[in-house]
Amino acid sequence: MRTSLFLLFAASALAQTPRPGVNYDETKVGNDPLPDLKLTTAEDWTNKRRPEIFKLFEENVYGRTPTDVGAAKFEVTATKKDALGGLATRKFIHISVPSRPAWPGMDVMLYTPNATKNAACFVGLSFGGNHAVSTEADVPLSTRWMRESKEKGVVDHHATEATRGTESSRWPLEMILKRGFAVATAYYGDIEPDRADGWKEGLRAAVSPEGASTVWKDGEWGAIGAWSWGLSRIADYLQTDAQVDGKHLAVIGHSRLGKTSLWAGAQDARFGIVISNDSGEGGAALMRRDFGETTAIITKAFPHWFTPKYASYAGKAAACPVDAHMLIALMAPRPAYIASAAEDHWADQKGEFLSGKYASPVYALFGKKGVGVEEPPAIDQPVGNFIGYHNRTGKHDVTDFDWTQYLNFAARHWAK
Ligand code: GTR
Repeated sequence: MRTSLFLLFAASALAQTPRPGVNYDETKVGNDPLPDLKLTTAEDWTNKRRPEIFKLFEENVYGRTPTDVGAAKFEVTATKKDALGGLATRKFIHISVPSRPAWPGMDVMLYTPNATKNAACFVGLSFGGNHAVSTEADVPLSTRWMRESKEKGVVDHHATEATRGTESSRWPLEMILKRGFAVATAYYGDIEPDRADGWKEGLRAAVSPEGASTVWKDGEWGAIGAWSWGLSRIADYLQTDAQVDGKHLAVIGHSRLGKTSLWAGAQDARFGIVISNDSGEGGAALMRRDFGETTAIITKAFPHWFTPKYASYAGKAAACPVDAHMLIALMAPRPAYIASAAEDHWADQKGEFLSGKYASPVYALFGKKGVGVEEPPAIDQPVGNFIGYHNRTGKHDVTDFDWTQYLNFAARHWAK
């Protein structure tokens, strides 16, 4: 009993508190220089340097997204005009790829504000499915594989009624809709279940000529690549929906899905704003800083997220030709927002700030200001112009404070 209580405590504490062998000492983060952005002019950046860096991210970090996945098909399966007490219209859209029948497809939930025509839209994947994002009792329960969670009511790897609304604090739908924005979301596990062999049931096996016996090679895509592909298909659908302004899409994601929103934003310029919430290692945090999670830790725990080559930088991040400031720079000159949480040392808040700071010179090429400050700001003090940044009080999570900044940021950049 004592042992299991201790283990339970240890397991939950591990999420945020120092782990043995993990560095949390700022004096020991190392001082490997960052790869040079080699900046000349905006034109040279757009035509030459950006494509080079993009390719380096494909080869070394996330892998290439196949260009022959096939045309997606969109079916609106349900529409409710008085959702959320009349505040919004809610639609479900099933996205499939008819030429890849082995992939079961994805179910998008779209809320558009009834008071705003042609609304700008936040697009993001969820950890728990549409029924966990929404508090509305008539949202269909996801039937897909999920990570077991007593706390969230996931039993035998499937959602139960108890899972309804369990992610709603991370998706303050009413607050977003009242500000005149739409929200489009889907369960990330629809695209690929998030476990080492999840790809066998997801899009990647359906697309690969070797199917479930594929041996992934350097440069080929991982789960983050597949999830990002899903975000772009949601963007495709949104171009066809008259209630959404398809020219104003903001991609957002938390944690591993923040890594995903960054890679989606790098690949798809239709995401006019790119938001990383606590994305950490393999996302906005500089990999050359040995603080919190490292390349060695993440590639051991989650090899399936990345292209195999990324694991070769375990313990030698400095050998990788890219770092996170270059990932943020791939968004330029589009506005990007990086958020940290003050207790989320695992994600290396300073490393997340610095990627924004060191990406800022690329924005300057376009005559735009990036984060605009040299040092990380005080807790709960948002900064930045074309690169927003804050470090919010609290834990690894998405809160109303985070959303308030994203809504302000989008409203500021997209004022009509
Ligand atoms: C952690 C992982 C982080 C982050 C997080 C999450 O276990 O080490 O990189 O992605 O999961 O997605 O919640």
